[in-house]
Amino acid sequence: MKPLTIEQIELHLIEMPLVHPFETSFGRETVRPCILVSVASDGLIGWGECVAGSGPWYASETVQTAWHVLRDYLIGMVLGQPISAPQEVPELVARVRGHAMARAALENAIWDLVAQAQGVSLATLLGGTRAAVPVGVSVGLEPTIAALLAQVEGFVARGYQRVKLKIKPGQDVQLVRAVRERYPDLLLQVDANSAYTLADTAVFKELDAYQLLLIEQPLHHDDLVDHATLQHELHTPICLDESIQSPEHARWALQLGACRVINIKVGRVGGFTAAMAIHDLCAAQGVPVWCGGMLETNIGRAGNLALASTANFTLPGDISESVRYFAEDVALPNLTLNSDSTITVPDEGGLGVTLDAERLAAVRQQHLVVRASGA
Ligand code: OSB
Ligand code: MG
Repeated sequence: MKPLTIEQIELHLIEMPLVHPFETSFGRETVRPCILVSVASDGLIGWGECVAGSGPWYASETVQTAWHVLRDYLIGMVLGQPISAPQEVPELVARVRGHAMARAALENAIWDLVAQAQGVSLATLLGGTRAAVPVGVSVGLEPTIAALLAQVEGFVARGYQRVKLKIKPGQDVQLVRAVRERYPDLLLQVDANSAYTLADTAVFKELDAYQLLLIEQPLHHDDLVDHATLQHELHTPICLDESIQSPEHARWALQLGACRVINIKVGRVGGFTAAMAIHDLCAAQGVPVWCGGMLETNIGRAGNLALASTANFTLPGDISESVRYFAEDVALPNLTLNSDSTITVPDEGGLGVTLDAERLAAVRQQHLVVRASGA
């Protein structure tokens, strides 16, 4: 491919109200702020979504740290540089330690741009093999079990065949028991977002009786060793989310036996290049992966579908319909659930979704435009 030169980069900080509050062991959210990154070259515009949240709860990054690192460091490392393949972007920004979500947003916008320039879908550029991706829904903590069952009922009626329940100490086994009694055959899994320690091993041994697909990130967000200890005590596979921050973490986790499944979030690991490296490592070792979610707009969702179309994403992803979170998305078309609990992977050039200028203007809080010198 003839190299592209990035002529202009824009940051758009938007705030999207949630249709229903989303509560996890680390907090309750009613609004989703996020940064969209756009990169322009030769008349094309690529888009990436930064999944950092309002506060440093799930991860240490926030929308404001990501804005700072993008504006003051990352943009300058990429602007005006000739780029022949999106896999070159990690090398261009290699001086930046951490800040994976900021790095991912910029790299992923360039993946979209390169796919458009080549006239292929992002799924094709990533090596996707599936036209539609099995998906599930992540259900937050609710004030009562009745309210939780009502949420699950709505999603099952909508057609989701896999449900993930958020758990925390005091709201765990009884939630799983209630949902399992009502839905004996539902594909069910739980996510603790690091709320437990090895002292809670008995809780996980109890959960072993409920045919869960997996138990996601039960222990400390930065731990591999205690997870290995816990995994040896359980029949249910442990799936790591927060603990896997790079392909190296994935290799260490598998070597230690800290998990039997990995949740890949493109923002958490720093972009599609790292996400595919983890995919390939897991595929070589026979370890299934699935695509996590971060309450994305359709920009992030389209990217997640493209990623999850690759071969080793064999478990349903947290890639629900955008309407599960937002009344109106900033990018269209809305990606909708098929009757078999899959979502069709866009097959047009790049991401296959486009920004709605009016909606973007309506939800945008901050905007930055940076042009390459001489462009
Ligand atoms: O741990 O997977 C998680 C949302 C925000 C932060 C962390 C997580 C989540 C979810 C929601 O579970 C997944 C989604 O539907 O986007
Ligand atoms: Mg998780």
